[in-house]
Formats: sequence, structure tokens, C-alpha cells
Amino acid sequence: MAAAKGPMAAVHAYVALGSNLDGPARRVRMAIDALGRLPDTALVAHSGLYRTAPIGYADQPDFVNAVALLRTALSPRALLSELMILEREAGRERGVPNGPRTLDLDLLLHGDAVAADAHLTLPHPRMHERAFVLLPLAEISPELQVPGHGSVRQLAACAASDQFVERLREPSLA
Ligand code: PH2
Ligand code: MG
Ligand code: MG
Repeated sequence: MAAAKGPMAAVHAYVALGSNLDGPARRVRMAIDALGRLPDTALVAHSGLYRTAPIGYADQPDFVNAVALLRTALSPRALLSELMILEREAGRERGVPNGPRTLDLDLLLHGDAVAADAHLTLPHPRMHERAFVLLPLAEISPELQVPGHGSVRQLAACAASDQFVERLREPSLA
């Protein structure tokens, strides 16, 4: 971890992990470990793994999802590039939007950064309505506020009523 001073000061960043191809649970576990090895970054906490029904494009296998909390001195853009490298290393191919993938790593929050450009939107624009993000997130940070939407605990309770999300007992699923 780099010294947390001045412009390099470390912040908390939340990353959503998802996979529904080629051994999703193993891929998500390996990706959590890989997040802890990123430069100038420490893995602070992570949720358990969840089996979740696909949202957005239904004709694909269930996902395995999780959320990780990092402490990082990387900027939002630098962290995003590291996430894209990990996706590529997992054999991610860009096909159908919202379609099946070996690994998806979405930056949810990076300190109190706000961004809206072609590459990155912060906070993540759909995190407040997705049970596959909110339930894992509620495990590690229930009191976290999603700017403009309320606490993770409240949002998770609403989203859970109409989306299938089941916590996996570990270690299970290959
Ligand atoms: N990711 C998507 C679209 N739909 N559904 C679930 N259950 N889990 C995901 O990670 C997911 C999704 C786009 O990235
Ligand atoms: Mg995604
Ligand atoms: Mg993504």
C-alpha cells in the first residue's frame, strides 16, 4: 500500500463481481484474490457468493455475484483499467450487451468521486436497483449510503422482493 498522503490519499472503493460462464464461482473467488494483489490497493472485505437470476437479458445461465471493498490509492480511471485487465485475463469477450461473460468487474463507488464520461459513471448508475449488487453489498456495508437513493440496507430489502438472489453456502459450486 502506498503512503496515504496528499493527492495519492487512499479511498474506499467498491467493486461488483459477476460471472456466468466456465466455472463462475471459481472465477469470482479467483477475481476477489486478484483484487487484493492490485498495485497500491488492499482488499478490506468481501461478501459471500450469490447465485442470481440474469437481469436485462434473460436467456442465459444464472450468475454468481459478489462485492468487494478495497482501500486504494489508484484513481478511478487507473482502477478501472486494472479491472479491465483482469476481465481480459479471464477471457472476457465483448458480445451481446448484458449477455453471458466469464468475468465482469464493475466499479460501484470510489470514495465520493462523481464521474460521467464515455468510460465511467460514478456512482454506478444502476447499483441502487440491482439485488445482485445490493444483497452482497449489504453483507459488508449495510449502512453505506448510495448517493441520492438511501442506505444499502433499505435498497436491498426493496430489490430482493422481485429478483431471485440466493447466497451460496461455501465452499460449494465449482
Ligand atoms: N450483469 C449484467 C446484466 N445482468 N444479472 C445478474 N444476475 N448478475 C449480473 O452480474 C448481471 C446481470 C451486466 O453486467
Ligand atoms: Mg455489469
Ligand atoms: Mg461491466
